[in-house]
Amino acid sequence: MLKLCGFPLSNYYNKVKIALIEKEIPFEEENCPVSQEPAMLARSPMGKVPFLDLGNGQCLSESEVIVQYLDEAYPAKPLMPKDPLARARVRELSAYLELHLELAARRLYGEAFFGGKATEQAKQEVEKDLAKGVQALLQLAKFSPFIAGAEFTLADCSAMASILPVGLASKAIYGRDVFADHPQVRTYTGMMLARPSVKKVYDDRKAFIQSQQKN
Ligand SMILES: N[C@@H](CCC(=O)N[C@@H](CS)C(=O)NCC(=O)O)C(=O)O
Repeated sequence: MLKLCGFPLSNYYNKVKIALIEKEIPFEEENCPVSQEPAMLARSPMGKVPFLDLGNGQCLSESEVIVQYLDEAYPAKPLMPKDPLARARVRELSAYLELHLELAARRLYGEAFFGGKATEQAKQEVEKDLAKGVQALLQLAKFSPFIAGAEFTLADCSAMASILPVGLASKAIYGRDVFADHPQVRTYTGMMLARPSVKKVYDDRKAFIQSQQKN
């Protein structure tokens, strides 16, 4: 059986988990911390999570690669449109969400979530990058009701991995959620959090945090 490796605090782990649940693909979870140990690097060459253990001695890393593989290898419940341009639009949204929002905001996570300290220069640079990223997202996103249009797609899995942490990190560092002035984003995330797949993933995340606090 497929094994999703990582931990439920990881937004990219949760992205793949939402896709697996939406596609009704049976899978197990392996709690696997990030590490640079040779055994980990043999399974995930950058030592990052998530990765997918295919159960045949092979692993696949990088969340976007994993979800695209799942959609091709398990076509019964597709999460990509058929039309080539519509497919490209889904990938375009995922790229913008991850490169121009999540990756930009990641420089703030140390201070926002883990008691670290970001430099003033980093904060100023990220603020500019996020302003551009938010503008770009709003230009591309449909929110009708899903991010790429009428159907739930892989871009919605990416969106849930990006919008929430970016919003939380910007609120923590700048005192203002970068999506605060855009109620369509809040309506969208509210709808998504009520969706059974997403709710399950966030309930598991909460349970994981509580279990860590007990230890
Ligand atoms: N581009 C990667 C990003 C994965 C990623 O950065 N995962 C974080 C946890 S959320 C991680 O493994 N961090 C440890 C590290 O960067 O060494 C993907 O989409 O899978």
